[in-house]
Amino acid sequence: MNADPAVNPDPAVDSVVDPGPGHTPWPVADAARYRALGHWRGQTFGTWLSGLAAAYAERTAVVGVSAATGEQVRWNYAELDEQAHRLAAGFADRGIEAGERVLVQLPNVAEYVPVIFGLWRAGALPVFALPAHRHSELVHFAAHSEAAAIVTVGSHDRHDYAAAAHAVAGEVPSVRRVFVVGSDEFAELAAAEPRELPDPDPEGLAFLQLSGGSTGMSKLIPRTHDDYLYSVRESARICRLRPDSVYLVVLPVAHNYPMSSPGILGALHAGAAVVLSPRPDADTAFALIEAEGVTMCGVVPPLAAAWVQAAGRTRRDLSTLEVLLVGGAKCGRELAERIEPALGCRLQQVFGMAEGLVFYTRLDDPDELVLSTQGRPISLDDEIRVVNPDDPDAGSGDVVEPGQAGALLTRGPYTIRGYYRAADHNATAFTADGFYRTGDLVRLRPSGHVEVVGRVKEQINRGGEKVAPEEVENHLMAHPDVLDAALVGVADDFLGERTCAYVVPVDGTEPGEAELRRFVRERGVAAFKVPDRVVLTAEFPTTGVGKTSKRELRAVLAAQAKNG
Ligand code: OOB
Repeated sequence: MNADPAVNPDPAVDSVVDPGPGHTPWPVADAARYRALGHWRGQTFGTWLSGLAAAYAERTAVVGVSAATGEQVRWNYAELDEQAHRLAAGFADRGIEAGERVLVQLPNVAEYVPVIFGLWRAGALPVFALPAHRHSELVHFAAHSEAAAIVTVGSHDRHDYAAAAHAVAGEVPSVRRVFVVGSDEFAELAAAEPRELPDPDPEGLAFLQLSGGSTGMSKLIPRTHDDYLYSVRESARICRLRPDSVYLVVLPVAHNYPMSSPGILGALHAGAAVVLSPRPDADTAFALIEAEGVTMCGVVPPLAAAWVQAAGRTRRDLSTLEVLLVGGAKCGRELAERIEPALGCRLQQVFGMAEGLVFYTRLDDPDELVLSTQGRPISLDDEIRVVNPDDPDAGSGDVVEPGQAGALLTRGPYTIRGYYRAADHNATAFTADGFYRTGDLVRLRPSGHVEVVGRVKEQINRGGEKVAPEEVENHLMAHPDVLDAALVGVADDFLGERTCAYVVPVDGTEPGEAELRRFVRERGVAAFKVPDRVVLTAEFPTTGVGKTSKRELRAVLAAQAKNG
């Protein structure tokens, strides 16, 4: 079992042995250039919010359901700013120190926005978990970041988040506190007397995002105030947000896409209103679009398809909607063509990654480019290389002929130079000259627009939710009846891809599909990682010469699945 050296049964262990630095700074010359160009402005999220509060005090900033009352609340910029000041003082009073990491697992509740600004003002680094994450993932994030605290809610959508956080705290020694938004104790924290706290270093780390993961568990992505705010300002400009725009969040708030593409922060940058939808379904979202006069929203392709269908039979007035962003996974041409007629708004494709780089189609791009490409980069200083896809070590010089498909590499003012405490992984995830290997297979048009045509990385994109095969295989192989397992993506009309686990059972056993899916779920993983299908097979195919690597095996099985 597990003879493949590429498969580490406990990926978290790597990072304990040689964690590497938390932050891989940009080389001095690049940093100086980004400052000189005005991309990095020496501003933190805290001072940025103060500026917004001064400019837009009475305008609506956040509309959403409160975790405390279950009622809808509406806060203007001055109120948001004051809450963030109080929360910062409250966190500091409870021992959260500048530079400490705080795991945040919040659903789409109004308090999310003041809480993250409160943490930022206290100098703490939020680590952004998704509501779908479960015990094994939360333990990994908390342990790897040595989180000092967890911020979460009580029971929500039939899941006890507070109990889950306490279970993590019981296992990860660094976690000293669990803060439950909506509890009386939290209300006290949030009522602290505001005071000025030292402003953190704008070029220092602001927070840790999660990578989709390809080899084992998700890596943590360290972002700085300066680099992220640059991408936020440019996203707001490119998406033409105005003070009277209303941006609807339907995806999980903490994901990089609804956070900053242009997302919550892009909307706030423009003095616009952010409306948080508790759920992404068309009934809920359309009601909010009508009630709040929503002008812009960002969705993943399966959701766009569901909304297109629902639009045909809704009685809701969607006429305020100007732009629907679609990204996170490839938006096929057919779907792209149906969006504008069905929803009466402009389609804007977005191709981004939590590591940094974001592409948008521009609102005045010709229709053909909007329908058939995933846009062009935010910045002229985003360096883009399309390199030989057959060589995993291809460097930034190994570029393919113009118009040929290749692996996308990038370097720039808001793309990280290294994952958090992941020295080993960084050695292969980045080129020697600092380009990030996105793992995406793209074709570049002369206009600079990019078409995503596939991927070279070991990752399954399940309708925008990313699954690392190795992580799921490791869970499967922990089952006593499983000798070996390989997870592959199979084409799916709705999600783009679904997961299928091929499992070789231990001789004489026959674990059932339901049993194996339950087993994986009970190991404490997000529901989207539980294999959609499990297929038992007596043995795995070999390529003739010796043992097949997991990578080759997945490719063979994926091809088999495709051919029926
Ligand atoms: C977004 O971020 P992540 O970090 O969850 O995933 C990044 C990966 C990309 O490397 C690519 O493989 C895939 O998701 N992806 C797309 C895509 N947008 C993302 N693949 C094809 N077409 C697209 N339009 O998913 C994300 C972050 C910011 C904005 C938007 C999406």
